Amino acid sequence: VPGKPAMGSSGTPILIDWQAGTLAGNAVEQSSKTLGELPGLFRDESARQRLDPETLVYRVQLWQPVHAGTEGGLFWGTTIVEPGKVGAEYFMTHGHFHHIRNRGEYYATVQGEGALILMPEGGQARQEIMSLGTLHYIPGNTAHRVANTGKTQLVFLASWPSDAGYDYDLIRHSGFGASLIEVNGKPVLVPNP
Ligand code: S6P
Ligand code: ZN
Repeated sequence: VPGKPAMGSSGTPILIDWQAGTLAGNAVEQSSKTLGELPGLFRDESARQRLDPETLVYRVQLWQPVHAGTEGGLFWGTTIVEPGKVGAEYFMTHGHFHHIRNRGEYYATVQGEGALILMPEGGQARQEIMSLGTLHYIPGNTAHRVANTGKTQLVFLASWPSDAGYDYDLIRHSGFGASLIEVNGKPVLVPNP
């Protein structure tokens, strides 16, 4: 029996472009975040307010082959973070804990340069350097965020449990306790006051 390509729920194949990291197929969902949609996340809020709120910070392509909340399923996504800075702080994703705290995740870098910022619950933030081919295991109970420290787009693939969910509130209110800042041309994780 000849093999069939993977199918999305709508019956069309889901394809990944390994060069670009992007996904194609009818079942792929897209979302994006602009600077205007990320208030209070960057260390220098007034610098953010001086920039065009329409500026794109990142986009996500998402394949959810099962309903969100399904136990035992897996999701797949591609995130594209634009190059840029708010003051000295690199463009980054919002960052989150999973709603079901103990759920882990994989990230894999396919383009660009960046940093994965990890903060265990009740612990201190640390960074893992991201560049072509780096593979990152995000343990459960750990907030995660990605910053683009390069001059080109940063693209990474992710896979995580379909019941993980998102908790953005804790990060919106308390952040990661540290910010990834450019100091003498190099990314440094600086503790927040
Ligand atoms: C989901 C996974 C990623 C992020 C994406 C955007 O568990 O970690 O798909 O959703 O990178 O980041 P954020 O923090 O806005 O969800
Ligand atoms: Zn996640």
